[in-house]
Amino acid sequence: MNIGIVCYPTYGGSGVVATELGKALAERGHKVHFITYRQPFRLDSFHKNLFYHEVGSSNYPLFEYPPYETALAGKIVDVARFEGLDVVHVHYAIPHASAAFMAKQILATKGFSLPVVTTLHGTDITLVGKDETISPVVTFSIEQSDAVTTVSEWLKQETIEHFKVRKPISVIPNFIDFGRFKKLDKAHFRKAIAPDGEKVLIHTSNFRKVKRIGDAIRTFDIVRREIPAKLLLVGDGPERQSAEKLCRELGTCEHITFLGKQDAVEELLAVSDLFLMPSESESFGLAALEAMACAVPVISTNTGGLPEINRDAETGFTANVGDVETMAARALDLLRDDSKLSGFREAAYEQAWSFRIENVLPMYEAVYEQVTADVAAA
Ligand code: GMT
Repeated sequence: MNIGIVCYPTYGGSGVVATELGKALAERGHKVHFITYRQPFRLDSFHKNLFYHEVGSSNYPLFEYPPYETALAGKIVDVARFEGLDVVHVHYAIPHASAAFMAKQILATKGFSLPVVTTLHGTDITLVGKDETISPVVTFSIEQSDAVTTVSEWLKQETIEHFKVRKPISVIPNFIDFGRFKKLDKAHFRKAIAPDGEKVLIHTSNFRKVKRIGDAIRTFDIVRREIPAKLLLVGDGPERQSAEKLCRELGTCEHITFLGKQDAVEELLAVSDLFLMPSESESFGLAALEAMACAVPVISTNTGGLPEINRDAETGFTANVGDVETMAARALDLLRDDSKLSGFREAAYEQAWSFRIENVLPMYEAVYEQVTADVAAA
């Protein structure tokens, strides 16, 4: 098939999922056209079936806010017509689903049909999409999509309840490419990070408020007062400054390394003992699943779709949002008992294995086939 993928190209769950999906589809022989404003950061190597179409923006002085949605709709029309797209798959509803709807309408006036598949990822529903001014557009574009998927059962329920969507929604979970995420032997690297055999905790995110980086630091601070430990903070974003300030206030900076944005996150996970995800809200928690694929158990909150990934007392532990004492106590339970930790490592890996890309990709292919058949029959 000839598939258009619209996504955010930046560090962030939905862009990562969209890019990895596109790469895997290309491997299976589909032609995949990424349509976005910058080359997706994980689209880093050549493949004969992968194409990138940049959405330009107009700097006309009248525009305080350059009309990205219009430019995107126009680009989708262009790529659909001249590359012969069979389907366009948009990741993150805002503004991708409404731009795709507009493109579809424009194409229809020219005698072309373009089925639209929308995948909802999280904050497009739980946070940004709930904004009163945006919400009618989100509801409309979900209803108008030819197929809608969510990354967790929880997000599906949230979408139905909040947006009163009547359209059927399929749950297609996020996935892991085990060609990339695997147990790596990085003993020398671990020695550099934890020279005296300290336990290594890790958190990776885009450092937005919803991630509660402060709770990761507070949890770690309780842990390292009990046992020698180090914390790796991977990523960057608006909360970085306040996170650094908190380290100073707690006097724990020498035990924490801010690594900034890193591409080879699997190498950092390979030297880690526990992953911290104290998020306020998380529709899926892809970063936690990536850790589990590297056999790193997860201490997370029990919010949103996280319990669908992180099984309490099995692949890690879950606690209420903000309950850093419980998160630290559970972390210490594991870090003090090597044999327990190794059982949890195994369970985390097994759980991640059930989300391997080979299981999930056919679900998307089935959706593409269904919508193209439906549109052709209409
Ligand atoms: O919050 C982020 O990390 C970014 C956001 C996005 O859409 O770019 O992530 C959401 O989508 C990810 C991929 O499906 C999920 O793993 C994250 O749980 C989800 N984030 C939230 O729900 C806060």
